[in-house]
Amino acid sequence: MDRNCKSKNAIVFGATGQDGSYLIDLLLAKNYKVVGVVRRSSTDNRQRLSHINNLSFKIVEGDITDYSSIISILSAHAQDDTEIYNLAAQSHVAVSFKQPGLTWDVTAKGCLNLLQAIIDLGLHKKNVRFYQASSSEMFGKNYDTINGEKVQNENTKFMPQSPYAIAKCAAHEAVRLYREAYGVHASAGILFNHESERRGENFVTRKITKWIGEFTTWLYERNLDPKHISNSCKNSDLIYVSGSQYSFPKLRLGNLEAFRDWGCSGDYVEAMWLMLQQESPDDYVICTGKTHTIRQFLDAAFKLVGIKEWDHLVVIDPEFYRPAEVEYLRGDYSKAKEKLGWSPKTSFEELVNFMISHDVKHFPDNVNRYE
Ligand code: NDP
Ligand code: GDR
Repeated sequence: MDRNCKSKNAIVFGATGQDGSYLIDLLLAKNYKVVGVVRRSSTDNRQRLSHINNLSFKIVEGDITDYSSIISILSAHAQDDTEIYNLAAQSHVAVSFKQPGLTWDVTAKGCLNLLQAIIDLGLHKKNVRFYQASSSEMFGKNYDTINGEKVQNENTKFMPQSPYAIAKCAAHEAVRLYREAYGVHASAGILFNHESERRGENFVTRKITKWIGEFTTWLYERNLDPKHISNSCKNSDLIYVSGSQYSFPKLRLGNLEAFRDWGCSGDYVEAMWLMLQQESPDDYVICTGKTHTIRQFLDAAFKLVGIKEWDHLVVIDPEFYRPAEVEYLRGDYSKAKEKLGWSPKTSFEELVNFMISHDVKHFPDNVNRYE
């Protein structure tokens, strides 16, 4: 029977994150009943879910570092054929260098807790399916050269470069082990960077588009033109506009030379869902196959608001350099294309345009964003 018609229940851990919110939108559109697991917080962490007004969606509180909390959630909500998506993580690479223990507990042990709970409750015998959010960060320093091109695919060896990546490797290996040892229908998506207007504001793409949005609003509200930015601000942390007393803090960034394979979150959650519709569990690389530097992202984003030179608007701040960097990521999604029929829909240019269109409220008059 078509699983699509049969199984309509999902539990999403990490529901409040970028991907959690996109995945829940997708599942609800497919008429699933969805339970979103949200950790208790003293401040509002449900903003990315606030647009959802659907009786098929229920929020429950829980934390993946707490095995008993997982047991009670799965006991109450997992039925035959339920799909369990683990998107919960301490997902910021730079933060993982400062909080390695916490990153391990959430990002590695949390996944193990979920897999073990599936076994302890016998859910693997009820055709429950499990998705793990693995990451291109696991490749770290490594790539293969295929037909003269530097890429990473499912056969590329992991060489993690951060506590986050080490934790993701451990979780990834746990998925493989529980699949092989206990027959859990557990799949891992090795996803390359993916972004959207819901991206956390301390990841580099959103940090850039959000800053451009605030800067253009500042110019607009004071009737200032970016062409009049004073050259004298080159060695300052502030931007000055000639003939005005106003100043604005520059955009502070770290390494601009790293390459990332950036795709769109909305496209990638579709791949997660497709993995759990397969008869057999497996691991898949999900990416665009194109790579750009942070500098190229800056070029594309500033161009959309009519700014061609941006060096004098950005400060390179050692604070945002990492103790170890992943210099080059470019994926090869051939397996996902062949087995899942999945391909990315959004190009790099469309992604930048989409994020800038969301974050910029006041485009300078003379800008043609679509030229
Ligand atoms: P986010 O950081 O936006 O979301 C992470 C989610 O995990 C949030 O809902 C967060 O809750 C939740 N969370 C954190 N700690 C716990 C905990 N102890 N118990 C329960 N929930 C917890 O990440 P993304 O949506 O961008 O990514 C989703 C997953 O995919 C993550 O596992 C990430 O590592 C992985 N990934 C992401 C990629 C990307 O480019 N976006 C690429 C490859 C992998 P809260 O809102 O309360 O903080
Ligand atoms: P990444 O994403 O580490 O690839 O992990 P991030 O956007 O944080 O960094 C991308 C690259 O930009 C450089 N960079 C900066 N990064 C941040 N955050 N802030 C800065 O100011 C800055 N300046 C330069 C970084 O050094 C890096 O090279 C993301 C996360 O979503 C992970 O959870 C996921 O697993 C991987 O993508 C795939």
